[in-house]
Amino acid sequence: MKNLATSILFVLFVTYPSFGSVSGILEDFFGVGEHGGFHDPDWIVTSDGEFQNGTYVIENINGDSNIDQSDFLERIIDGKGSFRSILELRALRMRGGEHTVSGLTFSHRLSSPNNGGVGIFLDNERPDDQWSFWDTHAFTLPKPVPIESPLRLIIEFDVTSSLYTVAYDNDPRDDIAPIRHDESMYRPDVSEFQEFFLRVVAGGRRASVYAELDYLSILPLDAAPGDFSGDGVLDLDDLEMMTRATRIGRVDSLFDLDGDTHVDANDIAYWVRELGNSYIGDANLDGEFNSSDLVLVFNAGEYEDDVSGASIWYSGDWNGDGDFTTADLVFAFQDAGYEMGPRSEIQFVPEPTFIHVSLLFVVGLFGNYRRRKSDPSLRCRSFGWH
Ligand SMILES: [Ca+2]
Ligand SMILES: [Ca+2]
Ligand SMILES: [Ca+2]
Ligand SMILES: [Ca+2]
Repeated sequence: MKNLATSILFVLFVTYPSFGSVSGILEDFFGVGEHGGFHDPDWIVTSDGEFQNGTYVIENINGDSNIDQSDFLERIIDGKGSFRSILELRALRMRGGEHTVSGLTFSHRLSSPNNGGVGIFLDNERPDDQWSFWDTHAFTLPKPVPIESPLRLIIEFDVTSSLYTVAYDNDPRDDIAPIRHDESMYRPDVSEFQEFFLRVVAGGRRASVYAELDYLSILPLDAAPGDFSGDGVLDLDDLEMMTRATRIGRVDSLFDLDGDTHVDANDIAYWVRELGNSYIGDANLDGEFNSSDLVLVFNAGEYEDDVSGASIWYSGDWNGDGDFTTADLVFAFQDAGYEMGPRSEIQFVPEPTFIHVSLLFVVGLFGNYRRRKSDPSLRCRSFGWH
């Protein structure tokens, strides 16, 4: 569960039968999540990594020890379904020890506790400017891939056919297709208990490894549009993933709800209006945009604050840039839902003057809530930030 405040206002807009889609997650590694910097409460971190400049930095350096130095990042994944995992990282560097290699394993265990899974192993066994890129399940021959930054690793699994693919994208910013291994079949039984697993290892004496994790998504491919968590309901968890995805920008195309190839504030608007049947500004997702929502977001104390990137839907970041600013109020009032009750067929487009006057009114009325930010106990109680 999220924090207490979120769970109290947990509102279900749409429910439908769920047949055990995998539980989706999105970590942006900005270090502002309420669980030690992570957004997700369920990470198992065996690592002394730390958040730096919007990434999670993992580094291992071996001295004269022959024992491999490993860092792990793991999470139990509930459910059983088709999914796509994407890990994007920067500045990966590996130096192998004497007679050993260093490497990075990005995998999804499908049959825990037997640890059977599909995934990618990258190592530095090749000379010069290339990694070896392995399919960890099929044991096919490694492909040589260029060392690039940023790079993206992809696992896609279809539960119906048990076919999966793994891919290495040596520059996700361009339109060139990733380098793939041939589609393979996962033959063991797939269980409901699954696990995401990332391991970074400095192999042996004088080895080292360094990586900056940019973001990670694991998303169900058989859930309804907008149900990124895969739990069969559309709620704040999904919308907050949508806003975080907007801030990252270059993410899984499942977040591109309006299909224009970009992930931006228009996709947030699509989620809220078309899927959630509500208005921009409905911070508590009860289907209406009214003064309760404004009290909620101004009470969070993040309006025009000097902490960059820490705001979420619930605390006023409605356009997905990470902060609660006037731009969010403009975005909401342009949607014309304030005090209009539940969304209906009849809409009106507000004049710019109306928006301007409304903003002056709102900031005048609620701006004093900013002072509460100076009370750290309130801030922690409301949102659990650290
Ligand atoms: Ca959901
Ligand atoms: Ca879009
Ligand atoms: Ca509301
Ligand atoms: Ca914003």
